[in-house]
Amino acid sequence: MPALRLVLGDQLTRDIPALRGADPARDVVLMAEVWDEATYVRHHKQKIVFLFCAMRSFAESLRAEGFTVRYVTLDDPANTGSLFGEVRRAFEDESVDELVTTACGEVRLADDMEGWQRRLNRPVTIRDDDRFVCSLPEFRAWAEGRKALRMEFFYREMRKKTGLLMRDGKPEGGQWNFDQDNRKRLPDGYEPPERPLKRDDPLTREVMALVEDRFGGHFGTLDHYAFGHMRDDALLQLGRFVEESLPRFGHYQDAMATGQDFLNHSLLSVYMNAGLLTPMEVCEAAEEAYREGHAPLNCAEGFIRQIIGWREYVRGIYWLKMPEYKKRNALGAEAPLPDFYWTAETDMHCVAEAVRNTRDNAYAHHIQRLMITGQLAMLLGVHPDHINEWYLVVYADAYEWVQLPNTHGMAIFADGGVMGSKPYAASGAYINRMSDYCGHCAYDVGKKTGKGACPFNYLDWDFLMRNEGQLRQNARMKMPYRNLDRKDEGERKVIRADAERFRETLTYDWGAD
Ligand code: FAD
Ligand code: DLZ
Ligand code: SF4
Repeated sequence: MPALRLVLGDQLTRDIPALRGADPARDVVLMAEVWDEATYVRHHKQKIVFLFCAMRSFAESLRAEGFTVRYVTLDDPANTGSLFGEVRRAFEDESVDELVTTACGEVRLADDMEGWQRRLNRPVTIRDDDRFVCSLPEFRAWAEGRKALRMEFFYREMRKKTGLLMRDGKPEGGQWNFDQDNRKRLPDGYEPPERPLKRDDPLTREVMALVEDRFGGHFGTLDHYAFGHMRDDALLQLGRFVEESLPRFGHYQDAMATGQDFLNHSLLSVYMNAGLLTPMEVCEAAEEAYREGHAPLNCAEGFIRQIIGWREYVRGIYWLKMPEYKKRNALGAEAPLPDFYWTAETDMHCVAEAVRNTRDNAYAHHIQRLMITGQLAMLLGVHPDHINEWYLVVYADAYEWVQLPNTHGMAIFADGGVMGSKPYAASGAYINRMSDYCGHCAYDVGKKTGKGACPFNYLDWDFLMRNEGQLRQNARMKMPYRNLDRKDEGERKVIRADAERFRETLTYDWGAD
């Protein structure tokens, strides 16, 4: 039967299940830029430019192989604006009898696709997405019967399964995890490798003009746009990372520095999540660098753990726990999202830097996402829906399967302990230890309360007090509550007043139409 083979914007993998067994002489590949996908949240402009350019480039590469590709651009006057509408239109125009596609990465769209066969009255096959190391049934089986799910144990299973950094059935170096060698502060005058240069080619310029025209009000700037669009570009970035950054990746994994937007991070999530690189080839490149003596074990292990550990784990959690997961609000957080998450206009230098990076590059590295913008949202009690949406909007690598467990679970503890056993809350001292930010800040990180004190300091105490009912019984929160118990009522009053005064300075108007 001639088939319509639908490839989504984050399925740009030549070996994607939807294309397996495709016959170029008979089948039609459908790819569509649609309004619904570009606006279900108001994605950062760079994310839309990247995906449309990557989709167009992928379509060209299939055409070069001899495929018939029906590629619908956003500005095609006949574009219906939705994936379903474009599938239906393709059935009207093309000689195809069935639809073959690959399972998508979000519950929102997956639910919609469930109804397509009935609505189209044509056979619809949705093939499993096997681009991950751990299949969803395998994750479910691993999770079943466990009282608490913890990434570290899952990660060990993935090491055994893939054989990555294993020797005679045991972990290389005799340990699963070398984090004790990681997390160093950057030495003074440290110069991280250069990031690839700004892109300027006819395709990028054309898509940028389209995006400015149609999505001009979306967050972000295109001024520093530097993503590659093809698999070769992604491979180039992988090679650069392994050569220049992997040998220091672990050491400085949690470091932050003013004006240093990328440090030794790989910048590969955007490519892996869109399908231009597979997680296994990325990990194999890191392992090879270790085996050849180019990268130390703690760096290769730390990097591989992020991918076959965290990346696979969050996907498993997403599909295991959704849709109920997203509705959780374990700490009863209700506050709106302050404007500075969009404007970067705040005297908190660490926050201004994280948001500037986000705006300029549709990127922030993990510790900026977790300990700066994530932690602050949790301390302020921002409603999970608001902060989840922000994270889905602002990063070029954001898709709900990976964004949600990281935000809802890891960063703000709204899931009540699925992703982590306790909230990641810390005072300004931790940020000061891992960065040079505090030296450039209007606030004094050494001052705990009163005028000029670092807001993280008193917001952290305020958070503990406000959430005592939910958190005091948590075995891993014993220490912070023991410290809180040493504060008398007078000190608590001062903390509450500082937190209140800080909240009163916040505005919430950005984006209001
Ligand atoms: P590197 O630091 O070089 O890490 C290597 C790779 O490991 C990444 O490319 C990524 O694929 C993987 N990885 C590392 N940490 C995680 C993690 N916690 N979960 C999943 N994969 C991980 N990652 C996304 O891909 N999309 C998101 O929308 C996203 N949202 C996040 C939201 C919050 C609040 C937090 C705390 C983290 C989020 N992450 C997300 C995870 C992580 O921050 C990014 O994967 C990473 O910063 C991407 O940059 P990089 O490629 O330079 O990563
Ligand atoms: C994120 C995105 C955007 C911005 N635009 C499109 C698009 O026009 N067409 C498309 O097929 N996919 C797009 N995507 C990616 C989808 O939103 C993604 O496939 C789903 O969210 C499932 O992960
Ligand atoms: Fe951030 Fe506080 Fe340091 Fe300022 S003093 S940079 S607000 S941690």
